Amino acid sequence: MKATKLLTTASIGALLFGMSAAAQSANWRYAHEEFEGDVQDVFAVAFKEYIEENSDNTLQIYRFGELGESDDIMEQTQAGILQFVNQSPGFTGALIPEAQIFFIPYLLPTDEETVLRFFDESVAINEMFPELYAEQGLELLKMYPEGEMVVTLDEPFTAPEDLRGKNIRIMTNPLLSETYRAFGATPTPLPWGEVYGGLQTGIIQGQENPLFWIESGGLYEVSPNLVFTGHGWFTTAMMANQDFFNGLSEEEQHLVRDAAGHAYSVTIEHISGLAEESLAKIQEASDEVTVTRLTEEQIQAFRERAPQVEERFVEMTGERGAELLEQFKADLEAVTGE
Ligand code: 6CS
Repeated sequence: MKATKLLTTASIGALLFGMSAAAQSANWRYAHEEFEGDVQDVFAVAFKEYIEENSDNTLQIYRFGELGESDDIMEQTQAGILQFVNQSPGFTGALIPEAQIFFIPYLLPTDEETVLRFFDESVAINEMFPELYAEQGLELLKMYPEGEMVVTLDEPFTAPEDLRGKNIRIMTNPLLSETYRAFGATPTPLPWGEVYGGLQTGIIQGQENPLFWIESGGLYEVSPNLVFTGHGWFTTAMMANQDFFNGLSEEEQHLVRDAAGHAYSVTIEHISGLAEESLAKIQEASDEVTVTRLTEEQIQAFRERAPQVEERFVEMTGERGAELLEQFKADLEAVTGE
């Protein structure tokens, strides 16, 4: 009798302990826009490892297509179905117009080291953007660059005139349309899932993306002429549902911020040299690929069209956008010394 009672007490104790442990640990869900091993996945995996090594929580990663397109995973995060999401301003621009700042051409320099310092130190990135995301119920944890944008087309080009009549796929934000219109092309906003097929069937004649993605998504197979225009970087952002984040204990909020900081460092290390490696893989895989690096003079013809896009940005975003732009430029000056 005594033994039974002891056992019962012990098992109830174990059960209660298990229950309380279970109540304290959670399985969080995190979706991003890319495939296994791509830049956003490197970030997500490093984030997951940090969370799981430093807490009892677990994290489930969902990659491109598992829960839908980029807009779907953002909706799921705002609805609280997902706790974390990585969505790029190329898509968020429709929700947070100021995020379109990354599509003003020739605002960011091409030099990787300067760009990385900018993301680390920028007040616009690290202080102003979190407030804009918060208005949409999102806790912005990190913004980071993935790689310099390279345009791919059905034929090489060196001047805006060459883009006349070309349907260039862009991510779905209105300012990018302005950019490609200014460049002389016909902008065609499409979600990612339609890009490869669109190029293959000739509905679109080109698109822009960083080299790792052109390689990993096999875009060079259907759009083999790569042109370095130097007009911008692919930037992305990782965030949490804000109600979820605010409901965490202070300790867990620290854990999440530290995990994002750790994932950022791992990702920045990953992207260094990635563009060159990806280009080598592309050239190894295809004889059809051409690479055109525009000269300073050729770039000038595109750069001259940037001010009209900047004006449109300010028209679209008003005073707040203008303030953000001013800070963005001041932050850039601080890292370039110009
Ligand atoms: O072009 C796109 O839509 C995709 N490009 C990259 C580099 N990441 C995800 C995004 O959906």
